[in-house]
Amino acid sequence: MLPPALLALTLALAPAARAAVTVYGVQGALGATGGATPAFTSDTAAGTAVYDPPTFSGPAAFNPVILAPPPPPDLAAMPRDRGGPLSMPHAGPFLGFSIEMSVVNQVSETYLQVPFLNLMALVADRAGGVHIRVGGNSQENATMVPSLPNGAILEKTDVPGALTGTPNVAWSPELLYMLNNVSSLVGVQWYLGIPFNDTSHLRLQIAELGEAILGENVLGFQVGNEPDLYVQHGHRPPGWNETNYFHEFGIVVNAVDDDAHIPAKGNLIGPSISGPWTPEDVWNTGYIEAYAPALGALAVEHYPADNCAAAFPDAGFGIPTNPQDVFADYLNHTSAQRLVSRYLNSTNIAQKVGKPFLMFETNTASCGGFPGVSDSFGAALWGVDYALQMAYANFSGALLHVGGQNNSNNPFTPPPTRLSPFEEWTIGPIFYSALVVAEALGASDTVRVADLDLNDGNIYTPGYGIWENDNLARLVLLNFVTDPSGAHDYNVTLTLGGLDFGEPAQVPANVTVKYLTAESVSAKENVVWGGQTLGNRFQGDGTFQGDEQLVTIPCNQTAATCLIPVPAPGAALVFLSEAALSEGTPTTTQTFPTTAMTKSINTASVAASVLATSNGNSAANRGNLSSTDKGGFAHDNGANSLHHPALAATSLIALLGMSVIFVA
Ligand SMILES: *[C@@H]1O[C@H](CO)[C@@H](O)[C@H](O)[C@H]1NC(C)=O
Ligand SMILES: *[C@@H]1O[C@H](CO)[C@@H](O)[C@H](O)[C@H]1NC(C)=O
Ligand SMILES: *[C@@H]1O[C@H](CO)[C@@H](O)[C@H](O)[C@H]1NC(C)=O
Ligand SMILES: *[C@@H]1O[C@H](CO)[C@@H](O)[C@H](O)[C@H]1NC(C)=O
Ligand SMILES: *[C@@H]1O[C@H](CO)[C@@H](O)[C@H](O)[C@H]1NC(C)=O
Ligand SMILES: *[C@@H]1O[C@H](CO)[C@@H](O)[C@H](O)[C@H]1NC(C)=O
Ligand SMILES: *[C@@H]1O[C@H](CO)[C@@H](O)[C@H](O)[C@H]1NC(C)=O
Ligand SMILES: *[C@@H]1O[C@H](CO)[C@@H](O)[C@H](O)[C@H]1NC(C)=O
Ligand SMILES: *[C@@H]1O[C@H](CO)[C@@H](O)[C@H](O)[C@H]1NC(C)=O
Ligand SMILES: *[C@@H]1O[C@H](CO)[C@@H](O)[C@H](O)[C@H]1NC(C)=O
Ligand SMILES: *[C@@H]1O[C@H](CO)[C@@H](O)[C@H](O)[C@H]1NC(C)=O
Ligand SMILES: CC(=O)N[C@H]1CO[C@H](CO)[C@@H](O)[C@@H]1O
Repeated sequence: MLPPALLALTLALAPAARAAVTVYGVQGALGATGGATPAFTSDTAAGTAVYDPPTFSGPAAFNPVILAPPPPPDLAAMPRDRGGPLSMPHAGPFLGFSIEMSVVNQVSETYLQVPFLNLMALVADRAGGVHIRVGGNSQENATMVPSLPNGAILEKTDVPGALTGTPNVAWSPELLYMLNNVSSLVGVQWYLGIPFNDTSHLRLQIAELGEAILGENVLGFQVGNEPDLYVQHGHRPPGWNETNYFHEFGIVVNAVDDDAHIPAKGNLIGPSISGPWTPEDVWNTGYIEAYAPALGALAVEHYPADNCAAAFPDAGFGIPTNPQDVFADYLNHTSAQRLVSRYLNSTNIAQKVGKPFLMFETNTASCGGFPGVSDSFGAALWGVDYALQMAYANFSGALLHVGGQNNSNNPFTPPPTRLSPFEEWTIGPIFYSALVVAEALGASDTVRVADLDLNDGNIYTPGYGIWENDNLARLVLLNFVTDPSGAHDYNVTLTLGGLDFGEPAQVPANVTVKYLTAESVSAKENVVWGGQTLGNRFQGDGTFQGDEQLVTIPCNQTAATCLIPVPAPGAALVFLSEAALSEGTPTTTQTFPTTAMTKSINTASVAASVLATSNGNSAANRGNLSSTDKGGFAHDNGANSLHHPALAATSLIALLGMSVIFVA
């Protein structure tokens, strides 16, 4: 049974956002080979005062604009309701990442990026793994070549006039070895995409080599990225429709079936539509029934809005949206509810046919996001609400898109050019969403989620319960309001007996709370999770700074209540037992070596010798990096200067897009 608010919303479909597009071609400093610090990096992004940089000319990922938080609303504190139905059970790696194929490598140099590995280890230690998709528009024309000059993994050719500016990509098998190297170090598994630009001349090498090289580290292959936009983007003739997609998908299914080099047959993913077609338009072609044996998962892609007019000023998208005007749209529960409402019928259908239903690509806005919104603390709260709402609505997973430096949405962005040796990444507030969700869902793979309809459905204070093995284990309580006076903090009175399912027989003596906080929803810096931060702009190395702070709140066992304060703004993750706390909260996290850097080497990297031999649990000096083991904290002091063996010395793998790290 749906809560009434949700029911009503299923009828009100969110307006279809435009294409999910990585922005290319906006002026940016990446790729600069000089050593000078770009002037824009000293521009402030701190504090909460509204700041509109008049002259900012750097890449969007480093735009220091600070918006005004929406004024505080009236918050009538209400006792919590029973909430909606429990979701189906979920696995730990629910909220992962989607990385545009063409930005996996941005410069032709070859290192695994230590901050990236550290960040993925943070998520994997909490969730038991991380799911990452490498793909997007650029997968469609991608072509395998046996090798590239200087051992590069990827070569991009700009395509003049392409609407989304998507470059053509040639990739070498080294790309897949690189991904497998990452998997051997951190518990990452990958989604890849089979090119779909031309189904009369299929190129299945990514599946053939993907299976051979990545083995069980490949989760599945997307077939067609946003096919409902092909006609609009000029990739199919006018009139090409759902029926055509159905037939072309079948061509790939048959080709994969017939290909002896693709041993796994049941892991294709579709239809990955993003808006113009509804999922029902595709289901009504008989898609699920026809291809059930070939389908590993059903998927969609969707963004609540787009910033295409600003990203492509000459493409006829109209007047650019003023980010300040849409900020409030992200700062209430209606946003998450609307985003999932259009898929409730489909998640239901997917469950009935036993297929996972994935949000394959999403974030605050397509075409690069909105500066000041997408990279604000408000986006972190929004990301938690949206992900948990998807879990509640029986999605099986969701991937936050990483578009590169010309993009405001990024959960993490390498430095714009060579600044300092390391500690120089920018960790977007929305990365913290992935951490909170990972800790909230834990690694038991048994969790079920309910929207608690908290405060009688107050849109500024949503809350979720998380049941583990049918027992209420954790709560996530959000407060979207900014009010430094404290007048909009709220208390949740946790009483027992109000929920129908799996509450503890007795109120615990105390509960433990971890807070996600920042000064304001507008803030970009000083985001703190449980007392720790990943650093401000240009300051992150992917490890936490500061000591973890857990708040113990005593409960009144006579009255059977616990009073849990939730700051404005902020999120509280409440652990109802020691077991619920320890499972998702690693006491130590593996880190990759950045301690032994010297100016002469001037980089942070992982030893090639380790990469070449690691199979995931044999690298004793780093603990069990690909497992969910919480134990192996170690620094590696020796190995930081070697190249990935099969790659040329001039190359550096700018993993996931983006970085420039230099070897002197
Ligand atoms: C960002 O824009 C610049 C300038 O057009 C371009 O050189 C660079 O490749 C772009 N970055 C990405 C990630 O597309
Ligand atoms: C599909 O992409 C490949 C590789 O870029 C290209 O050679 C081919 O012409 C494209 N097919 C069509 C129909 O555009
Ligand atoms: C990529 O494929 C599309 C068809 O999906 C085609 O329109 C486009 O021209 C191709 N681009 C290149 C450079 O081959
Ligand atoms: C797609 O177009 C074909 C040819 O016009 C038509 O027969 C078919 O019914 C259309 N399919 C849908 C789902 O509209
Ligand atoms: C759900 O989708 C199926 C398949 O497209 C359709 O037949 C049915 O009418 C839909 N139900 C609702 C409530 O939208
Ligand atoms: C809440 O969010 C929805 C959806 O994003 C938006 O339409 C609405 O205006 C927001 N409400 C307020 C009061 O800001
Ligand atoms: C999610 O799935 C569960 C189990 O099948 C079901 O009881 C519940 O109603 C579903 N929730 C939603 C929001 O559809
Ligand atoms: C929350 O409860 C604490 C402890 O009883 C109290 O001091 C505080 O004023 C309450 N805050 C609100 C907003 O009700
Ligand atoms: C919390 O309660 C447990 C008993 O359930 C007790 O062992 C523990 O010491 C308490 N912790 C604090 C900080 O009060
Ligand atoms: C606990 O609740 C009981 C019953 O409501 C009340 O009498 C008592 O004062 C409360 N204890 C504390 C420490 O607040
Ligand atoms: C790695 O995991 C294996 C098997 O679980 C265990 O025996 C070993 O001690 C672990 N190693 C480290 C360094 O944690
Ligand atoms: C574990 C693993 O996949 N290692 C690979 C790392 O990359 C090198 C170079 O491409 C490969 O030779 C290894 O097999």
